[in-house]
This record gives sequence, C-alpha cells and structure tokens, in this order.
Amino acid sequence: MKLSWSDVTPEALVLNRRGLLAGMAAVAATPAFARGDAPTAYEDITGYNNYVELGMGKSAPAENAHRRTMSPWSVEIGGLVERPVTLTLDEIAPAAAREERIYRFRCVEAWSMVVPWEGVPLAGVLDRAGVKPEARFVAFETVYRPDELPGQRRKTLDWPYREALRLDEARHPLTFLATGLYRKPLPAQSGGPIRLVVPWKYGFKSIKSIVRITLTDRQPETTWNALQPDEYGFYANVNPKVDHPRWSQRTERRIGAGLLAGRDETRLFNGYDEVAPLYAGMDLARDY
Ligand SMILES: Nc1nc2c(c(=O)[nH]1)N[C@H]1C(S)=C(S)[C@@H](COP(=O)(O)O)O[C@H]1N2
Ligand SMILES: [Mo]
Repeated sequence: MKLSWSDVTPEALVLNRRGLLAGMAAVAATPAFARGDAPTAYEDITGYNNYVELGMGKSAPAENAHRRTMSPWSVEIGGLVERPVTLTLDEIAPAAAREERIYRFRCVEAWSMVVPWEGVPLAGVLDRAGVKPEARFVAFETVYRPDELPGQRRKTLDWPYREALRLDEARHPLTFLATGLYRKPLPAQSGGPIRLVVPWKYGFKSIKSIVRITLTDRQPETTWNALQPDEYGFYANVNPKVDHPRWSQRTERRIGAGLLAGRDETRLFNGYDEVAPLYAGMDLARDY
C-alpha cells in the first residue's frame, strides 16, 4: 500500500476509511511539531480558506485561485537592514534548504487544522539582509494586484493586507516562511507562492502571498488590528482565557474531523509552550 500525506487524516484512523494501517503509519510518522495530531487532509486545507482578496466565505478562495499569477515572484527586504535585497522564491527557499514542519494552526474564528508546511525559518532569511541593531519589529505586506484579486477592488480593507511581529518573535525558530504544502508548491488560495506561518498565534497573523518585508524601530500598523483593535490584538497569541468579544476561545473545532468529533480544548500559545519566555512579564490579558 502506498501511503500519501493526504491519507493522513483523523478520519483515516477513526473511520478506517483509507485503511487502519495507513492511519497507524501516519500517527507514527507525525513529527513532534504537530504535538501528536495527525495532519488535516489536503482537500480540507486547500478547500476551507480565509483569503479576503480572493473572496468572502471559505470556498471562494479555492474557486478564485486560478485568477492569480505566482511566477515570477520576489520578496523585497528593506528598512532597517544593512543590505536591502530583493530575493526570488528560489533564493529564499532553495529545494536543498526546505524543511517540513507539521504545525497546528488555530484561527481566531475557533477552528483549527494540522498543516504539513514546507519552507524555511524566517530568521535565516532576515540574516541575508542583515538586521540593524536598532530594528525592533518586522512588517510584512501582501501582493497588491486588484486585477487578479477581486477582493482588492472593493474598499473593505485598507489594501494591501499588512501584518507584523516583534523582532524576537520573528526570529523564533518556530517562525516559518512556507513555500509548500504536502510537499507540493503552496497553492494560490493557501497564500502561495510564499506566506508566513506563526503557529502559536491566531491565523490572521500568518499573512499570505508576501512581497515585502520591512524592518522597523516602531510597532507597525497591521490590517485587522487597525480595523477592530478589540477583536484582533497586535500579539494575537492563542489564549483560551482571552475571549473574542463575540465568542469564547476556550475550545476549537478541528476541520475535517467529522460531525461526531467533539470540540478540542484550546491551549495557551496553541500548545507551543516554548514561546512563553518571549512574553515573560507581560499581562497576556491586556497585551492580547
Ligand atoms: N493576504 C492575506 N493573508 C491572510 C488572510 C487574508 O485574508 N489575506 N487571512 C488570514 C487568516 S484570518 C487566516 S485564518 C489564515 C488562513 O490560512 P489558510 O486559508 O491557509 O488556512 O490566513 C491569514 N492570512
Ligand atoms: Mo483567521
């Protein structure tokens, strides 16, 4: 039997849909980053998306994905750096440097997935430009192409979508630039060809389709935080004790787990406890 990553779903185990052997092999093969959870099916990861530029609703991004061109692609790194550079996708994540990271992913809307990303840690990419000592934050900007991205033709957000991290968060070994999914190039609706992945934060921090990275000395303005600061904090660390103003964050629904599956308990930092020292001395209820 040939085991592909798309066989590795909770259903494969529970419903024996694709064979118990596949399910057992998958659990045995699940690396530590996923903390024991089996990856969500490829079809669910690429069919249930949040990508406002490609439309509202979970299926619109996949339906509109064909509108996007992703090649050629480059990312400009500038601001407080020694050597401003523009890097192509291959320069950022050459095949030999790419790693697989199976991360849990938790959206602020209280659903979650487990995603086998492929890519490179962000820290090494920042080093290519040389971060100046006075830099304290890293700002990210997504592509602005209203001709390809129907959502950008309407003034629903202040386009392009922007996100940012504190420099120490950006440099944390878990912080990742993904260029692939299930060992295939990252699809358009998932933020291809290159996106950020910060597994201990709510999904909106993980900005898709990045074209610019800027080092700054002041906290940059970010899209959702500027729009609704009480709903979307700058830090946006996953925290079951800090509720969204309109719903609880204590539990989450695992996409693809089936109707009979119960909700899972949400964990502080999405279970990535090793990031706790980044927030030592901070009041996580205030700096949410
Ligand atoms: N450019 C851009 N990046 C984005 C978004 C978006 O709408 N546009 N949505 C965010 C939100 S709210 C989430 S939950 C994740 C969803 O990623 P996924 O669709 O790959 O699961 O992408 C984030 N990055
Ligand atoms: Mo989200």
